[in-house]
Amino acid sequence: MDFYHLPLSAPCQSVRLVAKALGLHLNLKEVNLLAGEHLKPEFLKINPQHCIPTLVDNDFVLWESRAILTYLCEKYGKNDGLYPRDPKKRAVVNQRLYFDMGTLYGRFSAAYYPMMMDGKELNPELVAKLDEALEFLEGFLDKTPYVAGDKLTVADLAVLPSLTTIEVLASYDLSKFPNIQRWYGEVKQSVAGYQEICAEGAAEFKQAFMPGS
Ligand SMILES: N[C@@H](CCC(=O)N[C@@H](CS)C(=O)NCC(=O)O)C(=O)O
Repeated sequence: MDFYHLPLSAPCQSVRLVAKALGLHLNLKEVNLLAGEHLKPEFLKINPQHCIPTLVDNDFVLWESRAILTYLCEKYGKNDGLYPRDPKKRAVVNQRLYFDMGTLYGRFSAAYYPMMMDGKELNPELVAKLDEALEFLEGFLDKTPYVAGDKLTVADLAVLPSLTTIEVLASYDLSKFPNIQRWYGEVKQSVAGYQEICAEGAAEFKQAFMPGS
């Protein structure tokens, strides 16, 4: 499978974590967004929406990281461990994936991208919204050991790169969130590829957009 990505991108990292967990090989193809490679005709032919991550599995092309995560589990998972089939368990996993996209990472990018990309001042109201998103995550992890239940699922592997990016880029102090700290400490150790995929990717993101900070 060809996988169009950038190492510093959290949504791209989540797909690589899930592929690793499933024992799948991804043929990594870097798309340099800063050089506009995603807008070149050859990439637009693959993905007219010109975003990464993009997966090409023979004649099947898919983008949107969380859609890719669940596709890989359904198509290639040897069991339903990472993406449970039980409708209620699966619904909670899906809910957390949408939370990750629309609320957690969404609020991080709303608060921090203007500063990182355009040198604007941080808006305290937007930072407070991100704080609220982390409080929601803290609440989920108060009820269950993992993001969407008693076991590790794709929801953990989506939230993990988001949280790493938030912690590293925003120099976020997580000490006021004990449940997040407990979960984060555990998955950083136990998830295969965390260091090379997420930790190094987030460091590269910071180096590219906030050098010297
Ligand atoms: N919701 C999407 C977000 C993807 C996204 O924002 N990709 C960025 C890089 S991290 C991108 O490709 N930007 C270039 C563009 O959209 O033109 C996902 O999770 O896959």
